[in-house]
Amino acid sequence: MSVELTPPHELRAAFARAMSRRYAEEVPAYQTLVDVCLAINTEAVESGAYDGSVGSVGRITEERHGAIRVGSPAELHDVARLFGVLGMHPVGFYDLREAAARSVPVVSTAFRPVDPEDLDRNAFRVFTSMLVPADRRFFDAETQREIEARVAVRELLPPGLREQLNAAEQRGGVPVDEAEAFVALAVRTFELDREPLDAAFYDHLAAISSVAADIGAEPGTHINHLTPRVLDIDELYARMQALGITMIDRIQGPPRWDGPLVLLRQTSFRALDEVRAVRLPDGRVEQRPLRVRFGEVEARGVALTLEGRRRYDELLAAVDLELAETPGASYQPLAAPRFAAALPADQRGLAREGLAYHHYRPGRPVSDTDGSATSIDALLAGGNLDVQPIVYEDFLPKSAAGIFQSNLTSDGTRREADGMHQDAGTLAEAMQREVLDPYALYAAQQRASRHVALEALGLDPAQVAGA
Ligand code: OOG
Ligand code: NI
Repeated sequence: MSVELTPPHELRAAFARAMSRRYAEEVPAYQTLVDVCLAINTEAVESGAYDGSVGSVGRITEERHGAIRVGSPAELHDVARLFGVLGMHPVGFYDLREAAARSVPVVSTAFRPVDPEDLDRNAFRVFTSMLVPADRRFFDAETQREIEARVAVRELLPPGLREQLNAAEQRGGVPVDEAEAFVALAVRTFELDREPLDAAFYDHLAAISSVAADIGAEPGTHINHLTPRVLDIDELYARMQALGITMIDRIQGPPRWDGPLVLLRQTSFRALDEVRAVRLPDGRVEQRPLRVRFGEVEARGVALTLEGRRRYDELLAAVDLELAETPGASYQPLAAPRFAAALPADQRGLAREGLAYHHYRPGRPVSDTDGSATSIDALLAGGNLDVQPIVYEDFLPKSAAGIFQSNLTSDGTRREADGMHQDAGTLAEAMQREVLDPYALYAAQQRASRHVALEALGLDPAQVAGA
């Protein structure tokens, strides 16, 4: 007898929708954000301002990323198993301990679908950070021990979910008639716990880093934010402010400029006070406003190659330096002309310089007299190949650091000491699964589309330079 299994993308879509409903109940301004995004996206499509190049409207409107934080390798393993059943795989390694100016003692990866068709069905992703209590720049030995002891005895998964994960891994999926119950348990995993927090330990960790307190002094994990995707983030920023919602001082990532949107632009509004119960050292329970969560929104553009990324990072560093040296200067007007000077003004230009990843399509047929069929660059120049951007599906450490920091109530503390070395391998070992390289994923997708396009033009990919 065989049971019918739910396709992972359906589970993922159901999970993303249920999370979105739950988060709207917990953080009401989030619903305002989603409504404004939907209005802007609908207008962009109806007016023809959006050409469809960075994803279908259905995908963009449903798209969200979440952020969660866990306390140990074992907890990372648990969430990796849960996301695995939803068709989400760990991609990329981010060391926020290095990227952030303030105290952010975590390393991260992002769980997401990796196949292009799967991404288009539902692109839900979760930026997942793990606390590093062994890092002496932040934690002394006693604090490390205390965090590890508390994290070791807590259980992130609600009762029943571990058994469901075991069964799903064994059967290769979740039976259709169990999908709803599975999704409900998955959502519960990321709800805010209501048990009183230990005030003394919370304050001890908060003095080191609010992020550490949010992880190590909580009884479980919770979604920190849920981020919709918008087609015009400048318009979104203006409309949210007009609605009286105070946004952080700017949009992070590349500026708005005349050329194509590269990578990712993000902005957010400040964490809202949420009343939480805390237990004082004398045993009394008191209500306290805590600021840990907030609203974020993003616009996604074309994925950059390593070379493109190097150029982008250099540009950003130069702009930052100039900003620091120029009193009264602001990011957008300063950065926009620098980007225009340093990057090609259209997708074809980005493709020809090898700066971004594209989906290739056959263009004008190749004629015998063309003489252009020898390289990808010549075929692009001759209009024999057309390109569509491959959407950037990942995150930016600098923006992520900015998002973490906009969320902190103080600088926290960091000493000079040896940091605990962490890399993609450390996370892979904890999760018992490979951390995928985002560049390799984009490159494989580009290569496959080039081969199909070349064959459609009657060319042998093996004979075309750069294919
Ligand atoms: C995650 C911050 C990173 C982003 O969009 O870059 C992030 C967090 O605050 O836990 O979500
Ligand atoms: Ni985020």
